Amino acid sequence: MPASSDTNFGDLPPSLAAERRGAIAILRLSRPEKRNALDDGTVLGIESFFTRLPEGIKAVVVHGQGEHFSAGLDLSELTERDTAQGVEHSRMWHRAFQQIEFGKVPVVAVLHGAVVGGGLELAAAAHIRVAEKSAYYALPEGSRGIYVGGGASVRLPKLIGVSRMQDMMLTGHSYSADEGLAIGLSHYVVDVGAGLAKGIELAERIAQNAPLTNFAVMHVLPRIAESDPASGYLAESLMAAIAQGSDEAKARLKDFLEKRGTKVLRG
Ligand code: 1HE
Repeated sequence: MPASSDTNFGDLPPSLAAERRGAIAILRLSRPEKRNALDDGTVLGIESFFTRLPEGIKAVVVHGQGEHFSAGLDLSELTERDTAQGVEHSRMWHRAFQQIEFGKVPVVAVLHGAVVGGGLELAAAAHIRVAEKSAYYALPEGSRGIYVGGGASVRLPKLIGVSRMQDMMLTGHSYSADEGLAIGLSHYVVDVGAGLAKGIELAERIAQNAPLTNFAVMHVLPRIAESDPASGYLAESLMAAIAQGSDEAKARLKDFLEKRGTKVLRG
């Protein structure tokens, strides 16, 4: 089998299923009987999946089986941990979700039903979020006597601000799919059942970009956004020069100038 059609995603736990469609990999949370609650095996499986993506995969879509994207942390495992183990557990989630945000390829999350607690943390690590109209977002940690541990304190304020996150955690305020679009939790809202097709369509578009551009958007842009402006402008100039100097950029620019390139379309 040629490397570009490699479908070996390694050993995944039964709570995860993966398939390949050309240059797109689809990862499905597959524990609907527990509302895709994220136990240790699942989180480690997510880390393994994103660390070992087969050759030729250019974008990933993550979605959930059943009525909900994810009910978050598997609460049945929580009672077993002491404080030191709790720190390690949170760090394990950080490692896994780091492989999404700063992994090899852009990730599109398709959301529906409950996107709560650790489920929202997982979604926040993706680069693009598509919400079906049934999606709702909440951080029930406050009511469970715990605190977010999967990176939400870092990622969510960038999307919705510290103040809205405080409200979600202190009062249990949940947001609907439409509200989530308005405040920046998602980029697209689609009808119930239309999320996966939309997610795949977007992933296929992403996969057509030059790999170096996708690398810059994933790894360079967020670092520049957090740096001081002078360093940011410098890093941007360097990245722009590296990208435009590549053979791929030259070929794409030539295509456009010789009327073979795509035009920018409205909408
Ligand atoms: C679970 C979990 C879970 C469901 N851990 N087992 N997350 C939460 O606080 C959300 C808790 N879950 C819920 O509020 C509801 O389950 C849902 C609104 C998501 C879905 O309701 P529903 O009526 O469709 O399902 P259900 O009847 O509540 O649950 C079905 C089964 O899934 C049931 O088990 P069963 O053996 O009795 O059938 C539930 O116990 C089980 N289940 N959610 C374990 N979360 C890194 S730190 C992150 C911190 C957090 O994520 S805190 C937020 C935790």
